Amino acid sequence: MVDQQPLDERDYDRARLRQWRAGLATDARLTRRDVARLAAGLSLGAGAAAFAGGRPPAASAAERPAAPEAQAGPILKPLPPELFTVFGTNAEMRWEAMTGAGHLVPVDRFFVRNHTRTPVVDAETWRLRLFGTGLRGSPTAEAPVEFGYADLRRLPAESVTAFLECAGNGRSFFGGQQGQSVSGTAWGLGAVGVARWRGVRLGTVLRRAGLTRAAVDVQPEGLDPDFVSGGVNLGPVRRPLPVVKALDDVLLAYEMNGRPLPPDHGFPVRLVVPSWIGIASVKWVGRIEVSASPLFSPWNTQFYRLFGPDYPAGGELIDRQVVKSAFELPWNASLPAGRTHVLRGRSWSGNGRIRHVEVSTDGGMTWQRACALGRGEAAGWQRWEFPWRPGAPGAYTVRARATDVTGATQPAQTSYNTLGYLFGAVVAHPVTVV
Ligand SMILES: Nc1nc2c(c(=O)[nH]1)N[C@H]1C(S)=C(S)[C@@H](COP(=O)(O)O)O[C@H]1N2
Ligand SMILES: [Mo]
Repeated sequence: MVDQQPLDERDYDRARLRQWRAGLATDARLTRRDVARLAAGLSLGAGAAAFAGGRPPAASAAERPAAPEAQAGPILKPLPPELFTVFGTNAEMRWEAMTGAGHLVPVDRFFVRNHTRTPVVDAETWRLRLFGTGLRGSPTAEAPVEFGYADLRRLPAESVTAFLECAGNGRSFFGGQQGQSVSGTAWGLGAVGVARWRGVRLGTVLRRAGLTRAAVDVQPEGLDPDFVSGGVNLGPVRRPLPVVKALDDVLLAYEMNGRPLPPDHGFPVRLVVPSWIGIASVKWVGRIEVSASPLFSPWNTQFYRLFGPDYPAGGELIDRQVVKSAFELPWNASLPAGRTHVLRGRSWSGNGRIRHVEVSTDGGMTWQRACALGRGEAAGWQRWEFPWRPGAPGAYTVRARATDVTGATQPAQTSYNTLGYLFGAVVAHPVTVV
């Protein structure tokens, strides 16, 4: 079996960058010109263009679901305006929709992030296909090791309560609070949700498929339509994971909150990669490449890296989420003067449990501890409350600042990065007292 070494994510990325430069990446499909065009389109600069991914042969048309005739939009579930704010193919949860809700986010209000559109996949004919040089006998994409839906459901099942959060959650505050312009979906804080996921460990499936000691990277690939960006077809959504993480706590999930996965959240099977940025949790997974050489895709070379003056040329890979907090309040909530309100919210971190949360109602001058509600879960979130009796009517801002088990806390500012990822700074939430 593969040796379990602790994963140092920085070392991993540095090693991959060296390997890429030394020409060790597999089968680059994008031409240098494509990559340069793409980088120019995203204004990522030369560093990014020098480090971009290739991909294995695309899935055959027969493996990809046909577009349904009368699909209304990119997301299939209803998106009522009291629960969601819609941005093109994506929908963000309104935080006030969580007022008084339990630990889990119900599916009817769970955010959706689609690069293209939700495909309708038939579980009866669906197959998970594994191939690559990291499996015994190096099965090819044309003759892979296969599992059906029923095969996966017969394997030992496990459940985990974990948040799923887009790396760009909070992106609009780069502009709104820091006056910086970044590209990407202008999410508030609602591109996050906690669910109870059930499925089979990815490690179990990899071992059954013949994982060898030589395997280094595992790349799941979605069955949704190819993603086209800047006029370049980047192929199916996919992002490599180091084998060490794949064997640690990753699930091939087929249930969400006790029911089969809904179509928008990856039916029939998706990855759930706890504590990591949402893109790692590939939905509608159809194929998994297991490779003895490093894998690259645009999702770990062009996107989901931090580019900017504070970061190395070529950018810095991101995996783990940062510490964040949100109030279960409408943006610009109205609160009557002269009585006590209980402000409620939630905090979470990719590093583990939340240790404590502080709240400020005076513009960040003074801070007081919020009261924890229940015990937070390491990969989920911590609920909390804070009684507040506002004074005179007028405009206020409320702020929450969490600290996690590692001592990491929310800063006053987040380092600028061109693609607007990992906004972890304290958010000034406007409230009007009437
Ligand atoms: N196949 C596929 N997987 C995907 C995506 C996608 O567009 N296609 N989006 C990713 C991103 S960026 C995020 S944040 C999460 C969102 O998961 P959700 O839509 O279930 O909330 O799915 C990830 N997995
Ligand atoms: Mo995302």
